[in-house]
Amino acid sequence: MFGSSVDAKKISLLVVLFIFFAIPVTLVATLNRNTNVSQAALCLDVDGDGVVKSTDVNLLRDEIKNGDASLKNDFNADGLVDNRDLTVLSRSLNSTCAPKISFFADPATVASGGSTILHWSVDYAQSVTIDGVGAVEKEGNKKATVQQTAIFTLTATGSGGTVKATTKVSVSP
Ligand SMILES: [Ca+2]
Ligand SMILES: [Ca+2]
Repeated sequence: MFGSSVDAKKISLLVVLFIFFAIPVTLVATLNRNTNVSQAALCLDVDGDGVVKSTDVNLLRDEIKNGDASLKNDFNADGLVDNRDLTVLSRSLNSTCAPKISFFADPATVASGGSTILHWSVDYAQSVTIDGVGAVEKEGNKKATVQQTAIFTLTATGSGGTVKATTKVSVSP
């Protein structure tokens, strides 16, 4: 009896330690991994078209009512999605969100004449182009063959402006 209660205490202590240390470390690691994501201010858009309109307010109101609101709509960052977020969103009507880009090559180093795969994903944009490739979908991947070190440029244009991102493919000597 006594032994098992000590074990329970040890387990709770481990759980508390996990919450205080492991989770923040994991979050920091995740943020560091995403350094190729273009830095954009917090976007309050709900439907992903890059402009805050009454349709976004109505959408969030329905989501809150149905209890299925996504945490990405926690606009006041209090860990809950509720009417307070609706208020924050209503105050941002007509604001726009700059396109947000994730663009990388995998592998980033190849032998001369070798190939890599370019991967991209863009939010809050109406058009996306990659130099040398042309217009592409908002999300996709494409094989690229390189003879020498190359820098690929992706340009995304939306209501919030035009944003560019580059990714480098190095040729190993
Ligand atoms: Ca919108
Ligand atoms: Ca909130």
